[in-house]
Amino acid sequence: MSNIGSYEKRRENFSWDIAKEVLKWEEGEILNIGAMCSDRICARGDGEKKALIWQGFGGKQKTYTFNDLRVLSNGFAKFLKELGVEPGEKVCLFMDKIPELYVSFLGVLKMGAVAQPLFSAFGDESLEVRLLSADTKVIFTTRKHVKKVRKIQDKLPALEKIVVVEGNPNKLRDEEIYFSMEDFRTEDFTAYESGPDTPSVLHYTSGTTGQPKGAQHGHGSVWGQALTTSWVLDLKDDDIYWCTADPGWVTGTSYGIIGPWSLGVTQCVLDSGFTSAAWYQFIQDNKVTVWYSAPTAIRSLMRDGEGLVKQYDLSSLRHLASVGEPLNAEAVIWSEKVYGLAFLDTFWQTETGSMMITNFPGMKIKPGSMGKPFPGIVAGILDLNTNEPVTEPGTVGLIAFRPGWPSMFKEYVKKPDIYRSKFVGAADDAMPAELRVDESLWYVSGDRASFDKDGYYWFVGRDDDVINTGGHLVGPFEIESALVEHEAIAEAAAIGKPDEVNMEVVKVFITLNPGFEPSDDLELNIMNFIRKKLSPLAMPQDIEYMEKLPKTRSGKILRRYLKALEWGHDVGDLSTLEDD
Ligand code: 6R9
Repeated sequence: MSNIGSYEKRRENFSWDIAKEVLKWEEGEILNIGAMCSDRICARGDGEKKALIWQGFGGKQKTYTFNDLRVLSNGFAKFLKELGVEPGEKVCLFMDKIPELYVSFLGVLKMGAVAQPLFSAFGDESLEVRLLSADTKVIFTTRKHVKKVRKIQDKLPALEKIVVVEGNPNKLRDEEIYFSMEDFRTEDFTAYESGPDTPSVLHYTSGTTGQPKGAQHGHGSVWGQALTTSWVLDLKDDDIYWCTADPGWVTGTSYGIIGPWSLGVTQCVLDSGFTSAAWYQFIQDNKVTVWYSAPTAIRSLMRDGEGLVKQYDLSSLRHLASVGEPLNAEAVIWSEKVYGLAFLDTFWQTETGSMMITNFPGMKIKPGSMGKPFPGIVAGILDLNTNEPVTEPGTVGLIAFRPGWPSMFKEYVKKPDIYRSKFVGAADDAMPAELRVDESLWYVSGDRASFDKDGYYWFVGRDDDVINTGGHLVGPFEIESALVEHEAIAEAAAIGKPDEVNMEVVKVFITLNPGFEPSDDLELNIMNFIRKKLSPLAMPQDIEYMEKLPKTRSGKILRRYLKALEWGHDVGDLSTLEDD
């Protein structure tokens, strides 16, 4: 029997208070994600239960119980307090998927500060814009990654402390602090009394224009994360759960930390590079039962074929789900054939904090569809011109949601106007205070889709120029700004180019400065330049030289035109593009 039971019944009798029942949480109890994922689980008698089964490069393994999480996160919390960090201040977590990342996340939240996890493959420029924007006060990192922090620390006036939590302490600079979590096991720490709107997790997400925006969540997000984890991922007490996402991205925190641990479920983490064989081995060794992954990984597994699947015992698996990009019908059908289980597609965003449109255990799956709105979520498709909800099945428009679900983001850090612009349908002066309750508004996702006559949603594409590569969003503006810092490049435009496995990869169009000629060496140099500055995800896979870039009359580069050419779409009327 699945946790959700009947989707229709759940929709009819829905209240977010059911999350409290699922968490066995009573009025007056603490609402602090750090404490709810560790102290509460121990208090209910599960302190000795395994919380984290971790495996690193070379097969190195470590296991932590919920009691370990409790005392180790207490240590981080106490340490931060002693450093003088105040509730509400931002603490960045910049490390690989090592145990310290997961534990420090809980510790930061426990003492009331804001956890700002950043993808450890980010280069110094990606790191700099995000730390600068958030006025981050402390960064936890490792010996391996501290060099990138050193490179930019002088440009970050708010950054007071650099704390290295792993690696050789001897090679640190005087002002850097070494913190070994095992040496700071702390029995008692009173968690900060947060409320639902107290800032908790901060994730940066890329848009079409400008630098990435910091989507701020609150501790109340746990209601949405716990309930969706229970009903969609169907986690039960004895499951061994594996979320393959990195906590540098929202899936890795909402469903790679908060969802499973708030429910007291054991999860495993694999912190080593992807190979299909290593993943199957990991599932076999740990007897993974529930697996949450992404289409790019699934397509890579498909490419390595059924023969490889047969070499492993994957019989422990009972439930699979996917997020991050469109899950093609072929991948759903293949997974059903080779694993005996279809991957259930789930759609949501950094801003939504929890799943919005999903397939549910027991529900009829239409391969290629994202499924139906989660009970309690009012979804709609808004007309592309009028922003009015469409009623006709099959009409393509913008996916939108009525505000009011518990995991909805609270703000974009220092960008109230952009935050406001994500909501349509109300007078400006009604925002933002009433935003969370006013059901006359729509939060507009920035994605296009349609629904069919049975109420299933079908993804069409993004409504903007953001590139989705392997389930990770990359902003074209960030890439273009970095490109023009290269001495050879005069102007640049970045778009997503179709790719069989990653859905999209970055392609750039550039014009060269006088004195520079196209060459293989230059191409390699540009690729490396971006990889180091931004990240491997943002690195262009294809560079096209142009005499000049197509522009609007006002001088804006016509990315959409370049994209249409690349994808073989109708370029349309250039004069309308010019008005954009
Ligand atoms: C959770 C997460 C959000 C964007 C979203 C959309 C794309 C996510 C999808 C999907 C098609 C799905 N996306 N899930 N597209 N089908 N099931 O990925 O958050 O990094 O903010 O990305 O990803 O374009 O708007 P985030």
